[in-house]
Amino acid sequence: MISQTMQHALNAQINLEQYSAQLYLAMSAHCIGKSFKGFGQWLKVQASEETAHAARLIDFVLDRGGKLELQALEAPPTEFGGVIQVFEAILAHEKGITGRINALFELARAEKDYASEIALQWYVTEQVEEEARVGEIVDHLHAVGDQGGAIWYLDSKMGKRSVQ
Ligand code: OFO
Repeated sequence: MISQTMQHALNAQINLEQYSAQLYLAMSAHCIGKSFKGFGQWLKVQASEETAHAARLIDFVLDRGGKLELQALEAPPTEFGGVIQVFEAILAHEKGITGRINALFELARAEKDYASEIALQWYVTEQVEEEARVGEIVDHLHAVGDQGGAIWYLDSKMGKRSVQ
């Protein structure tokens, strides 16, 4: 049985994963609105990954005999600026998520909740990948700038991403 403290903390993370999905959907719509359909597609897939991250934690909480405590989601912004700013904002958001996952991991350790610690390892690894993947896109965007032909090449490359 999961402790109340861990249950609340994991539920807060579930909420945050769902907020991430909302945020990336809003960013996707913003990019598509600027005719960057590839970046929009990439972000749509990213939003579905975030929903899967929430679902994985929900399964874990329920498997441990815990309760799901869903909360109302904050509305994401609707304006994000240029594509470089969008991806810089994603990187900053993911760094914040990494901090939250690390704090959850520390809590699991402090509580000697080994099952939560092991479940959270997946998220620790995932955050390394997410930061690397988004950081690379930010680097590419800085290299090409968000004007000119190269950005359209990047856009078509980003549009190849599909749900795994
Ligand atoms: Fe973007 O990462 Fe979830 O956890």
